[in-house]
Amino acid sequence: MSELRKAVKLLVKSGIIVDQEAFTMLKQVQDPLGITSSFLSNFPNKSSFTKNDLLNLVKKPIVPGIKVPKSTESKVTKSSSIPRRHRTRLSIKLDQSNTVTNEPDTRNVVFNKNIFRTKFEDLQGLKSFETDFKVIKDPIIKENFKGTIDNLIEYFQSRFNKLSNIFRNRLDIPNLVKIKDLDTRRDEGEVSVIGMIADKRFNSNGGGSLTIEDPVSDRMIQVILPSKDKILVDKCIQIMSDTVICVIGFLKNSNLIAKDVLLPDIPNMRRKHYAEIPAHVAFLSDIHIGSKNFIEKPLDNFIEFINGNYGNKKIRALGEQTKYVMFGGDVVDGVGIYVDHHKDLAVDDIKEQYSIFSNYLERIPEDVQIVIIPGNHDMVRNAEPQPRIQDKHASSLARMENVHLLANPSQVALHNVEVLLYHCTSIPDIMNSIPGVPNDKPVEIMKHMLKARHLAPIWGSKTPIAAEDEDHLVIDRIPDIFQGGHMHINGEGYYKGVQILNSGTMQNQTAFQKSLNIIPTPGQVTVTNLKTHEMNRINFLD
Ligand code: D5M
Ligand code: FE
Ligand code: ZN
Repeated sequence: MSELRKAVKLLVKSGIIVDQEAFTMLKQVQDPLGITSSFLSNFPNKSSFTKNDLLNLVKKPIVPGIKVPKSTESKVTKSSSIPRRHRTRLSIKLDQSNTVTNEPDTRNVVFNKNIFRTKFEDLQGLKSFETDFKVIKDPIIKENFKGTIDNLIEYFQSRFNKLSNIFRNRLDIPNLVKIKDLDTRRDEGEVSVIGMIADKRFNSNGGGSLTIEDPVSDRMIQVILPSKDKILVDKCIQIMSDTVICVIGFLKNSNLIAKDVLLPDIPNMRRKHYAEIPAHVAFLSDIHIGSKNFIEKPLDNFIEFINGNYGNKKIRALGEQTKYVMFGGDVVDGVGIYVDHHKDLAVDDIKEQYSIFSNYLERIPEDVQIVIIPGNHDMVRNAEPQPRIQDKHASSLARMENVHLLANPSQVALHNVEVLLYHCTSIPDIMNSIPGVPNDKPVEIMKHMLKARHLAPIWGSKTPIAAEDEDHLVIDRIPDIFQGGHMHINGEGYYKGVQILNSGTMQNQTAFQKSLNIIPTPGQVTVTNLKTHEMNRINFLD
């Protein structure tokens, strides 16, 4: 096993998220294993390994000739007054037979067969119909926000207020009391208290404690999780830091002894939206135009499909009825996203990448409505929510009338069926904070987002969050369909009636993914029937 492989393995086994830039630079240092070992011993509480960590550890940097980019100033200020978060680490299993090369690992790729669920009667001659497309949420992103401590406090207050409202509207919560009013309620028996998890600890005797805070009145309380209540302790181990929860319990010596802990969650009963006609929507993500690993054939096949020219009779009919296409971010590979990125690029000009992408979209019939949100490779700021891709970088896309460039995240309605689009950059952070979640099941992680009613609950890890005065990452409006991307692994599922899908990719495995044993599933596209919510999956690789 190479030194580099050992170094990455060491980090990943310790539950550390390895940043792509840091990975690229690690390839070029003389002693990668020494650097990662000293990182682990010097920073036992860190959950990610970044370019800056590496630069701080390399005394005489790097192999001669490598350019170290100037560090860009972070727009997000982290408050030192916020307590250090306890994080539970997950080890990701690495396949020892892999070595770090550019050869893609395509073990999964060929086995994915088509799954066809739309019924025969729904594919009878609905070739043209009026599309019904509305934008429900497309957060206006403030330019030039400063990211001061005050902003951060307002941001958390907004998160707390929005999620508290969800609890307040529930009927199953007894005797709701604010943390600041607990002092006066000493003998009142059972109380329910809403708070944001500032700290969690679990001890060797099986018990634990949470510190929850109310950022509006700036008060905290300690919640005791009794060791005899294994079910409750296990439930709390699964809850992410900075999630807003409701604790039901009773006061004892200024602590709250928990009987139950509730997440905002999705209600069991709710009205879902269905289209009146069997219009279909296709979900794609992570096209990565411009990357050497971008694979043209499945995207080309998809374009033929939507023109009714691909596959057997049934698939052709499905293509003709697919009038909406959602792109969940990373449509291009971008430029300068990580160190030495240009070495992985076939096209190193961002405008040209968007222009190539728009050439594909030009071949889609004009009545098909296309939504594009950005991801971490697109030419917008990294901090979430990410603003829509700007005309100046992608004029060719902006001029197309059927293309809707929206923010990440956004919510749209297709014949009243609501779709939440989010790139899911937060998935690796969540994966690393919840024990036992596998790294190839993005849908399982998206379920945790729905339970927490937040797209990126964990503050201060790898996912950059813009601490604006409103938290746009709260899932305040429950979607019918929740689309994500980023992991390059197609997945489908449901949580309490919400259809969840992760859209995979059109890019072969990269060296970075190979080092993490992430096996992508390129070329798979989910196509949902808006009348029935049935999901079809077509493999466009052939
Ligand atoms: O992300 C591409 C792939 O890399 C995808 O499979 C997720 C994985 N990835 C990205 N960042 C991380 C971190 N920080 N830890 C673990 N896995 C990660 P892309 O956005 O296309 O570069
Ligand atoms: Fe991607
Ligand atoms: Zn991504």
